[in-house]
Amino acid sequence: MKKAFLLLLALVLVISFIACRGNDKEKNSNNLTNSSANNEGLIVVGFSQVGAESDWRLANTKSMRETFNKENGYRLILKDAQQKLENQISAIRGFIEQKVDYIVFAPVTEEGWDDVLKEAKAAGIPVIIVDRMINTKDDSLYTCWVGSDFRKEGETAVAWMETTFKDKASLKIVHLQGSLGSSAQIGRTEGLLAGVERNSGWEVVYRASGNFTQVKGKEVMEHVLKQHNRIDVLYCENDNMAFGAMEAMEVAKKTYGVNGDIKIISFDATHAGLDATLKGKINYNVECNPLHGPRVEAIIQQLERGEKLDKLAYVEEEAFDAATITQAVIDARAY
Ligand code: GYE
Repeated sequence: MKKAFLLLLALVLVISFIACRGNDKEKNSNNLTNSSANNEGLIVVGFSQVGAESDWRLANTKSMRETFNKENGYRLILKDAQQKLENQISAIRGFIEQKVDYIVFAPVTEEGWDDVLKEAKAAGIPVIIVDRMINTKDDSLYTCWVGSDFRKEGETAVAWMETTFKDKASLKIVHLQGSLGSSAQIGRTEGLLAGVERNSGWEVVYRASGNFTQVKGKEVMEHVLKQHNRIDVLYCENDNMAFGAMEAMEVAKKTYGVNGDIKIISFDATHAGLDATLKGKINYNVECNPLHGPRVEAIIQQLERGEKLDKLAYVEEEAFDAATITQAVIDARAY
């Protein structure tokens, strides 16, 4: 009797041990398939956006939202970092915790990414950088990048200045910079600095950041106009800051644009920016294309198929002169 009882006990133990292991296995496999199981087979994309500072940014967010939706087979988790590095880092940590399938982010600044990207790499989540770039010695920390050549944008603007002002012995320039430390600011600033270096008559009489916003652009320009009487050129690193600067110039009764004293160079060439160019308020506008949604999607599809892709992909861009732009160009624009 005692023997039979012991045998039964052993049997119960063995059965419950097997049952436990089975459960564990189930748990593990649930973990592995977590994102697709909870997301009806959709590809989960965590996108950390810089903020909503400009028309360019709004067009960029729209492009991402329109691309990464349920109909196209995606679930998008979009986090707005309000132009703060720490917010972006915690958004990316959140994506890692949620085990998203892809991490996409537009880095607010170039510095500061290695630690969090190491965490993403350890979790085995592919990272796609979009728009601006990061500065890292370890390029295994991201899968690939797609965006603009900001230095080239600056050089395009400077080439136009060199032709337009070739007969001017001296040029007094106000330089309104974008968010300091961002690739867009760094590249566009480098372009101008190289131009100033080459042209002995060029002088930057004032340089400050307007953080890519209209409000800050206005504020900085108000300040500049109180200090400087003669300004020949406003080199403004995006359209929204240019709009703000125009408001300040109007209040100060300064003339600008094609028929005015202060010539304006701007970047982005958004719809509103090109409207202002057609009206002769902006003299020259260098395009920066924000429609990255379909580009990032093409990358994800290639990765899904296990294809190899280019580490860096630059977007083709143009520039528009107030003297030659037409309404048809603006009408054909999707942003
Ligand atoms: O020029 C500016 C925006 O990174 C290209 O960021 C982007 C820049 C763009 O806020 O308007």
